Amino acid sequence: MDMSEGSDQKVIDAAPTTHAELAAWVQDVAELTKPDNVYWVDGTQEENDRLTAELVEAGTLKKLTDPSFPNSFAAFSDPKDVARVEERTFICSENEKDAGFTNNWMDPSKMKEKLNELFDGAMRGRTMYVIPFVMGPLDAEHPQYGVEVTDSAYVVASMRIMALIGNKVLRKIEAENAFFVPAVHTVGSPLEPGAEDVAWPCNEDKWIVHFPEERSIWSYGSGYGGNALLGKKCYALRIASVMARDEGWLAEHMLILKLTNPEGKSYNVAAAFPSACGKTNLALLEPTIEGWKAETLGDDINWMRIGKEGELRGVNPEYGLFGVAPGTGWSTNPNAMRAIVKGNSIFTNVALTDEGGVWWEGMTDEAPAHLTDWLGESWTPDSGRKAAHPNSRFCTPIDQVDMLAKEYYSPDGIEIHAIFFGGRRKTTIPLVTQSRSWTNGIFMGSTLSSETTAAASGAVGVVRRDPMAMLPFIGYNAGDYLKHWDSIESKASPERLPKIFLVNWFRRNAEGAIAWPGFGENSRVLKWAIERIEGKAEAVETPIGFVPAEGSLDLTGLDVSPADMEAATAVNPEEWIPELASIEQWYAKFGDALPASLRAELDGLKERLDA
Ligand code: GTP
Ligand code: SPV
Ligand code: MN
Repeated sequence: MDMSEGSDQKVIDAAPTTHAELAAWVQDVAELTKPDNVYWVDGTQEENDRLTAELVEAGTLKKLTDPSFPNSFAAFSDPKDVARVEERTFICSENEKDAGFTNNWMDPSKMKEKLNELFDGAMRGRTMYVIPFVMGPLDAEHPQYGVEVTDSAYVVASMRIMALIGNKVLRKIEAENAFFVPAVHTVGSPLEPGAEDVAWPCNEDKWIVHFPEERSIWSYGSGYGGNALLGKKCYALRIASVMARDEGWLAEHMLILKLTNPEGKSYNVAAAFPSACGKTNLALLEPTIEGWKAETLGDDINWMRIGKEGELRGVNPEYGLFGVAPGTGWSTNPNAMRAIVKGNSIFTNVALTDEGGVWWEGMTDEAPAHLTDWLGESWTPDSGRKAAHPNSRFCTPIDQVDMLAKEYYSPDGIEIHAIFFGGRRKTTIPLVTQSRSWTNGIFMGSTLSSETTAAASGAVGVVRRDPMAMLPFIGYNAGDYLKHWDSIESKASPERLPKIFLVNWFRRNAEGAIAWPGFGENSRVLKWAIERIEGKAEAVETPIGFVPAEGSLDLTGLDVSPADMEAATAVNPEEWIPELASIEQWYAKFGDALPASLRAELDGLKERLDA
């Protein structure tokens, strides 16, 4: 390309890498997007200090001055750029059928034409940062590399918390001449010469695009986490789910938690809950039952491979927490709070205190008398509106979690003994149900339903089916995805196959309040599940699966009324009539892509409910 007009000569300077493909790709992207500079991120503390200082200067970040939040910053987004944009997210497989009905699809060559237009000159007036990163351990057998180029320094600073980035990774990519997932991000807001920048540049038009066969990602127009930190949802779920299908493993939207019982025996559980439905909270659980210990491995993503003995082994590919701030507090999630106040965090769309700290709903029982809300307005407890955005987030290094399990650092992960699927349902779904079999567990996962939350743009509180909490993240045909899950049974050792449970922390009582206290008390449910694995806890068979027998759920010292326990745990056939109809409608959407084994599960459930 002719560099003589427009863009700066610097973009064609030799790239500081011996990886020819990487150098060529970066050059191509620079020629298309026409940044003023290309900067290769080294990942050092000095670099981070410099970039965050520049972000403070630009007004994107505010440095927190309250010593309770050392070396931490607050960012405030454009009010229209606060969540993932599912309706603007595309899976551009060669064949439309391979994207399936759960994804938006466009022909890849048409999409590339569109992207070429959008990205042409999109970085004018800005610096293009090149971020080599790895998802998961750098010493894994097959490290999963990526390189994100972005024109957002906020993205660089956030990626530095969420993944291992910089020279350490680049040198390994070079030494192995490794494949990397190319991921291009722009906020889509070129700066004309002399123009004033805004604190949070973005574009009304947003495109979050994946090419699964190429394993590449293009993201345009948003600076928000899940749309812009491309190692996270775009790579570690959408692209990785395709890799996992092809290679016989699973890339899942799950927390990983290690539990040790009073006898000192450990079990590891993974749990898939939709966005803003309790993964981070369960991952940082403080058990309320005597003698049980919980340790964190991951709070959002779990890559599971089959180990040498046929066991399922989970790895958390992330280095940080990108947690929902509201509801994270000293009483509900003290482990998260302790990690947060160690500092080194970036908060987005929370409220600022007059002392230069941050606050959000639920952090403390009582709100401060005065705050600056996430929109920059003066706020008092009787303002009648939320101070923090409901999807405001803390971004904090995971190694600041005191209860981090040592196996977090193990390159081949940890054995998973139980899998939980769970959603946010006011009715119908009881506190805990054990599946009748692996395939029955896949049925539970495939029909998982939840009320929508603020984590994605659009209506909140609408019940939707969210298979394995992966609806917005399955990078291929959802029917094939369910088949893939079902096929794990034959690939793994039958004795080592995790047991599957369905949970619901959010069922309502007659007064409309959440019946189950949740949070640390969820340890009681985990204990029952582990005792089921051990063959100790009693269960009652119901049409939908096995539920705790009277007295088998440890309620020692728990202050919940019998009416609330009944509301939380009941299996009500009358609630299951509309539920079955809704599952029937959901399954109809799969057409002939629905595995026959799951159709048979639905038929079995109907028969048992009829009987
Ligand atoms: P993402 O990061 O979007 O994937 O969300 P997440 O699944 O990690 O959800 P998170 O743990 O951040 O919780 C989301 C919201 O649910 C917060 O407001 C929590 O306070 C609330 N929550 C989490 N666990 C429980 C629980 O056991 N009971 C109740 N009632 N609320 C909970
Ligand atoms: C989610 O929405 O599931 C999140 C936040 O974990 S984001 O990274 O934005 O996807
Ligand atoms: Mn998540």
